[in-house]
Parts: sequence; structure tokens; C-alpha cells
Amino acid sequence: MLELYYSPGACSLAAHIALEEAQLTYRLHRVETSKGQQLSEDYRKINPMAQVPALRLDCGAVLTQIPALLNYIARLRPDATLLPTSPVKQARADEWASLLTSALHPAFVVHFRPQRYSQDESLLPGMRREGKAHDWKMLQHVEARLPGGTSVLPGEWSLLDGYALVFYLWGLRVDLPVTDLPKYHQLARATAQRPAVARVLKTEGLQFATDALVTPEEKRAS
Ligand SMILES: N[C@@H](CCC(=O)N[C@@H](CS)C(=O)NCC(=O)O)C(=O)O
Repeated sequence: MLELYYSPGACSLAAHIALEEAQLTYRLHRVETSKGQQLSEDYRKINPMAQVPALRLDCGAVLTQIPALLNYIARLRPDATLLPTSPVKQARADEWASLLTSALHPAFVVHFRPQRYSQDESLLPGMRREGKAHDWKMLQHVEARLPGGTSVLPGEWSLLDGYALVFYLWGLRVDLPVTDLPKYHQLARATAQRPAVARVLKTEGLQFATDALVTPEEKRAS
């Protein structure tokens, strides 16, 4: 059985959503990064980078890096078309995965974990401040690039929407005005209302996300 190592609300949420959307059977292992559990010797044997997510495959091998996990999971369910298959759409999907991994995620790392880049305590508050300003710039960049509608790829839900949701929620958590980004907000709302995503948000204890993105009427109707 597939085994996902995750931390609630971390970027591993994208892989968790993918497994649930794919309707695969999997086991969850909670590794709380806020408590430093990813740094344990035991976890480093699973992922030497000491990061979540990690996905243990049926053959025992461990796969890391979200784009790789999303691609792998999508290929296990070709019938569900969780990622596009035509060359141009596939390239566009790869472009988004790269953008989220290499621009959005690192912006938040400077904000959340500046100590990774400097040992000088006096520099950290400024790095946090600058990091947060850069987070906002990157979220606005996503807004500008989104096609409109409810998904990252025009008119087509994909696993990238779950990945994009991660950074929207991080913005929400640190009080960035993400609700003022109309396309991104619409995408986040539509994604949070998908039954598979709602189950994952509940399992990870991310009630704040559901409260922000799903109205009481919508909750009652689901
Ligand atoms: N490029 C990696 C990034 C993984 C990553 O940075 N994970 C974070 C959680 S969002 C983590 O485990 N942080 C703990 C740490 O760096 O100590 C991926 O795509 O999976």
C-alpha cells in the first residue's frame, strides 16, 4: 500500500489531495514539521532531506518532490485524467508545477524559516518582513497568470489546483489579503468544495480553510 508522510497544512497537502482525488488506497504518517519531527534520525532514513512529503511506493522505494509525486499518482489513474496528457497542455501543467515549486514555495521559506539562510539573529526579523512582502508578490503573480474560471489550466480541473491551494492557504494563514485576488480566490473556493479535498482538509485539521472558503449554506448543501 502507498504510504504518505505529511505534516498538516504543509506543502504535502498537495500530495494528500492527489491521493484522495485518485481514490487510491494509502496510509498516512504524520510528521509534524512545527515540532521538528522531520529532523529525527528515523525520518531522515525515509527522506534524507528531512522534508515532507515522502511517498513510499508498493515496491518499498520512496519518492519525494511534489511534482514527481503528482505525476506518479496521476499515472496510476490514467482513466481519471488528473493531469493533462496532450503535449501542449502537459507542458503548461509542467510550467505551473515548476512555478509553484521554484518560486512560490521558496518565497514562503524565507518568510517562515529565515534561519535557514542566516545564522545572524539580528537579520531574521527583516528577512521575515521582506519574505512576507515577496510571498505577496508571488501570489499576485499567480493571480495575473491564472486563466480565470476555477482552475489553473483553462476549463480543466487538475492536481495542480490542489497544489495552488496550498499557497493560497499559507497566504490566508499569515493574513495576506488573498481574498482580494479574484481568480485565485475563486479557484481556492472551488477546490476546497471538492468532496475529496474537503475530506483531506478535515483529516489534516484545517478547519480554518473550510471556514474561509466554504459558506455555511454550501456546507449544508454538500
Ligand atoms: N521541493 C520539495 C519541498 C519540500 C519542503 O520544503 N517541505 C517542507 C514542508 S512545506 C518541509 O518539510 N519543511 C521542513 C524543513 O525544511 O525542515 C517538494 O516539492 O517536496
